[in-house]
Amino acid sequence: MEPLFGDDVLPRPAVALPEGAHHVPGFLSLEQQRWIVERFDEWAAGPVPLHSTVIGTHSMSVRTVCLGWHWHAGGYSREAVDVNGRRVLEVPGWVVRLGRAALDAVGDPHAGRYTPDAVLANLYDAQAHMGLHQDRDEQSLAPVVSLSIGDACRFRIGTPQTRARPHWDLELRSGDLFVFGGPSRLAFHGVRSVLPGTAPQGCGLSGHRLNLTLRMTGLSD
Ligand SMILES: O=C(O)CCC(=O)C(=O)O
Repeated sequence: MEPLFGDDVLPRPAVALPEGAHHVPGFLSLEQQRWIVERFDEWAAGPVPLHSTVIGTHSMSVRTVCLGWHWHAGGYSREAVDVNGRRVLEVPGWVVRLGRAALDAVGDPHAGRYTPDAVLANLYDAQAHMGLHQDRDEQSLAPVVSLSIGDACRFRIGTPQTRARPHWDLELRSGDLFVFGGPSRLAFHGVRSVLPGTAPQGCGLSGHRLNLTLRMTGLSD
């Protein structure tokens, strides 16, 4: 008989993070993860398809679809100027509610006013990664909320000043929440590798990792 209390009930060792960065393991239930994966499949069906963003001459290894505002090498626009020129889908109300619940979970006193107007949904295959970078195309310094589903990854966060040390390394697993706020809002961060075969059964995804980042751009039309 499969034990109900397997290794997965053991707490993961907590990594002490820099101020403003928060990791909440298991924030999303498996049912919520599956539901989000279904919504992601709808977003990826268009009007703007899943695509690899090109930065200079480099095509990113993750494939992305955006809501609200389309992110590209030049910043944000309403239309996917580097893909097919179509306007991206609106940010649905449930995403705003989820963003508020996420900030509430980390004790952010402004959670109730958080109104993300952009979502970047990134799909990683086993080889995909994301180099250390800052999320600085937004004019707002409101926190970035990050949700992970599917295969786990080795994630690194540093400081806003430099790509060099200090670094904090942790695993982001299916259902985990990560928040970049306060002094860590502009911290360098990246995904060093995906850990293939680690997606839990029932999360709606296998062989891939999905990450959603919810952002307030501070932009207006
Ligand atoms: O996939 C992740 O966990 C991080 C994604 C990220 O860094 C980004 O979208 O800027």
